[in-house]
Amino acid sequence: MLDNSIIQELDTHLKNCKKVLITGHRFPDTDSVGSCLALAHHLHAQGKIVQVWIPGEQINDFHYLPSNDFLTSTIEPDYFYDLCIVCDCSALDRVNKHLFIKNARHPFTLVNIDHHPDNCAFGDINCATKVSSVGELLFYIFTQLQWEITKDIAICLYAAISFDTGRFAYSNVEAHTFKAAMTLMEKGVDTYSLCQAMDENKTAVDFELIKVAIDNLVVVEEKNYAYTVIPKDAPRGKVKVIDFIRQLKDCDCFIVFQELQNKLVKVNLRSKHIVNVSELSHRFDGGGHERAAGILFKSDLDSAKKELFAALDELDHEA
Ligand SMILES: [Mn+2]
Repeated sequence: MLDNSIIQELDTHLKNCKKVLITGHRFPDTDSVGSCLALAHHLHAQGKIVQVWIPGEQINDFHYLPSNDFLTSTIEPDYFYDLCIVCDCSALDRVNKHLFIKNARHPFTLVNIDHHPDNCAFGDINCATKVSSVGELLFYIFTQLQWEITKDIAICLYAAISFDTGRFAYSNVEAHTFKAAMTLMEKGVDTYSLCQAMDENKTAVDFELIKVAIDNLVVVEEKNYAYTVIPKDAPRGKVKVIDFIRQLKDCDCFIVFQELQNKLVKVNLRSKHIVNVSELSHRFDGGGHERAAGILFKSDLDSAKKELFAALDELDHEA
C-alpha cells in the first residue's frame, strides 16, 4: 500500500511536532473531515496542540463525528503550527483559503495524505496511494505504526470509509476495505446508529431539493448520460443529489449542475464503467477519481452545460 519508509518518516515528524494544523478540501465531506478528526484525536492523545480547520463551511453537518472541539471554521492568524496535515486533497489549492498555508512565514512540515490518483505530491511528506478513502489509508497507517485506535478514532475512520464507498457499494471497495471496516466495528463503532446519523437524516427541504432535481432530470439515452440542474433559487437542502441520480439504470455517466451563485456552477460527476470522469474534470481544472469527480465552473449554467457536453462528445469520439 504505502512505502514503509514514508510511514516511518511520517511517524518521526508526528512524534516531534508540537502544534498541528489539520485540514481537508473545500466542500468538505465525511472522508475528509473524518480523517482529519481521526488524526486530531491521535495527536491530542500524544500531547500535541491540534486544530482541525475547515474554513467557512458548515462544520455542524459533521455532528456525528466525535470532534472534541478540535473542529473550527476560523483559525487565529498567530496559530503558528510546526506541522500541517492536508487530508483528501490532490493539490494544496483544493483547500479553501489555502493561501493561509501557502504563504505562511513560519517554518513547518507539510504532510499530504490522500487517495486521489492525480495527487501531485505537494507535501514535504507524501502519503498518497490509491485506496477507497483516506479513512482506509489512515487505518493502515494507524495499524502499521501501532497507534491506538480508540472508539472515537474508529468512528471517524469507519464513517470516512463508509462515505467514500457509498456504504461499501462502489467499485473502490476491495476485500481489505471490509477487513478494515470489520476491525473498526470491533473497536466499538455502532455502525447502525452511525449510518442513520450520516444518511437517514434527510429533512423536508432535502426532499424539496430532490424534487427539483427529479423535475429537471434529462436522460440523454443515445449518449449514455443523464444530468440535472439545480438553479440557485432551489431549496437549500444538504442532500447529495448525485447519489440519487446515479441510481438510474442503463446510463453510464451522471452529472449534477448546481448553480451556487451567478457565474459559479458546481458540477458533480459520476460514472459506472466507461467515462473516466477524473480525466474529464481535469479539462476544466477540476479533479477527483475515475468514477467520481467534480468541477467548479466560473461561468453561467448554460455555458457550463455547453462546455461539459462538448467535452463528453469529444471523449465519445476519442473512444
Ligand atoms: Mn476521499
